[in-house]
Amino acid sequence: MKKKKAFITGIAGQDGSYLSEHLIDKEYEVYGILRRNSIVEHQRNRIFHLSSSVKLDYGDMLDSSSLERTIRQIKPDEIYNLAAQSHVRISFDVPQFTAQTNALGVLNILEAFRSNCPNARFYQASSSEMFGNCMDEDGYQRETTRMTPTSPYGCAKVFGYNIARNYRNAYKLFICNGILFNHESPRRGSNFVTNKVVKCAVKIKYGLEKQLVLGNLDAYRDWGHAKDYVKAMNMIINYDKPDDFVVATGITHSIRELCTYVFEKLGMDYKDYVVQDKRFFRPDELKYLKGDSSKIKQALGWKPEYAFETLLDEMIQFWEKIYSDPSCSENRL
Ligand code: G4F
Repeated sequence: MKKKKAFITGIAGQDGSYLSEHLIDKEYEVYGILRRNSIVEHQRNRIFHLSSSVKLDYGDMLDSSSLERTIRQIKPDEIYNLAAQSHVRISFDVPQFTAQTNALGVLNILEAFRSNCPNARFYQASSSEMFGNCMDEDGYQRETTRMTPTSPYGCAKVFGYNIARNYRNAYKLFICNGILFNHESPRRGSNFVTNKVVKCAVKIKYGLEKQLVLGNLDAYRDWGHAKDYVKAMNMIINYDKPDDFVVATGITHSIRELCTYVFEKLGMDYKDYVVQDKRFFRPDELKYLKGDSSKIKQALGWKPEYAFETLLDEMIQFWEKIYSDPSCSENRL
């Protein structure tokens, strides 16, 4: 049987790497684009172990010609648009770059898809950051919750979400949105709060760091494991009809609770080490996220396998292995 071809933007990121592994296991041919980085190893350290299985080209969400050319050559069956400037606080520092990549970039790839392989299926990585501080009366965000984003990142993602829906309706294309709540793993960038906390707490335990500097400890997030969430992406794109789905655990914790769990697990009290600095606060903060993923559970049978605790335990184990062995290089990340 002919193998399905998947094309992934953002293939070198946390989600792109787990999605590639998942699709290779399912016998897909996997293609992706990489942005040029002056340190070549940084371009693909998360997918280095997949070097013989994924086919990579240079490309960029802002370079329509590269998207057009690559999609025309590959003629994929499934396109996963995961590329983004994904850091919410940094989107306040580089709002135009964020808007160009996360909003206009979506339009660029939708056009390349529409002109070159309109019978393919398209997945747009939408985000719970789009909801901002809106929630339903029961305290959950779901597919029908109003979107009032609180960051340039969130505003750009709302454009991406809407243009994806617009192209689906206007041109009758198979385009779906996964509205993913926060999802983490040992492969998460260590300037996102989960990995920042875990990595620094482990370093403190081994005497390699003295304190952990954070921003707001009282925001709440619904954290899942990226491995569970990439499975949801593949289920969403293979559903009978193009649709939009929230992907979340339905359980929320504050940053303070995250710190409490991680430091306790390592035999410490976070209050002895965590300090706050306004550098890590945001000009506007999304205070509370808790997702209702009933729709994807009912329609597709998706459910998360990892709990908050098992996710953090895996991340702690990952960093412990590195910092308990001084000869181990963290460049393996
Ligand atoms: O880990 P974070 O940076 O993730 P954030 O902003 O929720 O965004 C992530 O999830 C979104 C889904 O909702 C994605 F769309 C997005 O791409 C990204 O993956 O911050 C989580 C919370 C925030 O409330 C932040 O204010 O942690 C708080 N926080 C407190 N101190 C900190 C810090 N966040 C970071 N990154 N660094 C800190 O020192």
